[in-house]
Amino acid sequence: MSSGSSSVVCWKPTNGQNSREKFESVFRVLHDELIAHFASKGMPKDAIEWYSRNLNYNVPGGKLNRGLSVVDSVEILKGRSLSNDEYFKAALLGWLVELLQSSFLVSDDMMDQTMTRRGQPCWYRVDGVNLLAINDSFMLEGAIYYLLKAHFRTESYYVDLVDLFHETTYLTDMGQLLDLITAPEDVVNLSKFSLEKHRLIVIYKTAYYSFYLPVAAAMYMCGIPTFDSTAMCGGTTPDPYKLALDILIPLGEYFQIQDDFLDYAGTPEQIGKIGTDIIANKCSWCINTALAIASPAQRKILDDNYGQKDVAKERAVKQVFEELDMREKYKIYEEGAYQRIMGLIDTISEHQESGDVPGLKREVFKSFLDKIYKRSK
Ligand code: GPP
Ligand code: MG
Ligand code: MG
Ligand code: MG
Repeated sequence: MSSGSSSVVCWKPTNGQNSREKFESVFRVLHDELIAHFASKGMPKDAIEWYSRNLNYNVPGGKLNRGLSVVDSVEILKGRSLSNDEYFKAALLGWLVELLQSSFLVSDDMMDQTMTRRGQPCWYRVDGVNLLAINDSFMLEGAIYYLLKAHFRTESYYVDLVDLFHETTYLTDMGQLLDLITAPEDVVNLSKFSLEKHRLIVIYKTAYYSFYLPVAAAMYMCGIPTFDSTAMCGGTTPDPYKLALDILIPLGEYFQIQDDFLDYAGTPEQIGKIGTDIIANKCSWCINTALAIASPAQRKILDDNYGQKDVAKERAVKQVFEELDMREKYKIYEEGAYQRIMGLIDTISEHQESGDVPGLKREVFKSFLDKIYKRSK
C-alpha cells in the first residue's frame, strides 16, 4: 500500500473571498487530489466520474458548521491569523469532519428512508444510485484516512488524529444503533421512550462527531497535550480534552434537540429535508416532551397515531404537539440550554498555559455555540 501522496500544497486564497468561500476553495483542491489518487490506481473513466459526482453531491452543500469550527478553533487557540499553510491544514481537517458527516448522512438517509437532504433528493434516491449509496458512503469515509495520511503522517499528533476519527466513528455507530432499535418500524410502544433514553441516543449519534471531533482535531493540530488518552471512555485524570468534552457533549445534545424540534416545526424549504421522525417512530425530543405532559386523552391519540406511515396520523400527532404548545416548550428549553452551556464555558480557566503549550480558550466554545444558537435550519 502506498504511504500517501506528498503534502505539497497548491492552494492559495483568492482576494475578496469570504470565510465560507475560502473554506470551499480548499474542498476543490481535496476533490482533485482524491480523484487523481483514484485515477492513479488505474480506475476507468466511468468510475472516476462516479466518485467525483459522489463527492460533489454529498460533501460541500451543507451548513459547514462542523468544518468551519475546526478553522475557527485553530485560529482562536493560536490567537493569531493563520499562514496559508496553517489555514490549508486546518481547513483540510475541517473537510475531514465534513467527509465523515457526509458519509453518515448518505447512510442515515437510507436507514431513515428520508426523501430530501439539503434541498435535493437524498443520494440513494438519485436515478441509478439506489443501494450503491452504501459503497459511496464507505468511499467518503475511506477518503478521510487517505487524506489524513497524505497530509499529516509526519506530524507527532498523526496517530492521535487517526485514533480520534476512528473512535468518534465507532461511538456514532453505537448511537445510530440505539436510535434505530428504539424506533422499530413494526412495533410502536411509547412506554419505551424517555428523555433519559433520548439523551443517551443523541450524545452518541450526534454530539461526539459534530462537536467534540472538530474541536479536539483543532486542539491536536495546535499541540495541546493530552494527559489522559481515555478521555472519551470515562478516564478520571482531568485534561484539556476532557474539559472540552464536558462542554461539547451538552452542546451537541442541544444541537440534536434543535434538529428534533425542526424535524417537527421547520418547513422543508427552511431545513432542506422533509421531517420523518413522527412517521418513523423516532424517540425524539418532541414526543418525549409531549409524553411527559399529555393528558390521558392526548396520550391515547399519541399511542394510536405515532410511528405509522400515514399522513393523517402524522397530522393527528402534530395537532397534539400544537395543543401542548411545543413551540413555547422548545423556546424555554433553548433559553435554559443556552444559559447552562454559557455557565459551563465560564468555568474554563484561561490561565493554564505553561511555556509554549497553548491552553483552552472560552472563545472556542462560545464561537461554536453562537453558530447554532436559535438556528432555524
Ligand atoms: C442525526 O440523526 C445523526 C446522524 C446523521 C448520524 C448517523 C450515523 C450513522 C452511523 C449513519 P438524524 O437522523 O436525526 O439526522 P437528520 O435529521 O439530519 O436525518
Ligand atoms: Mg437518523
Ligand atoms: Mg435521519
Ligand atoms: Mg433529525
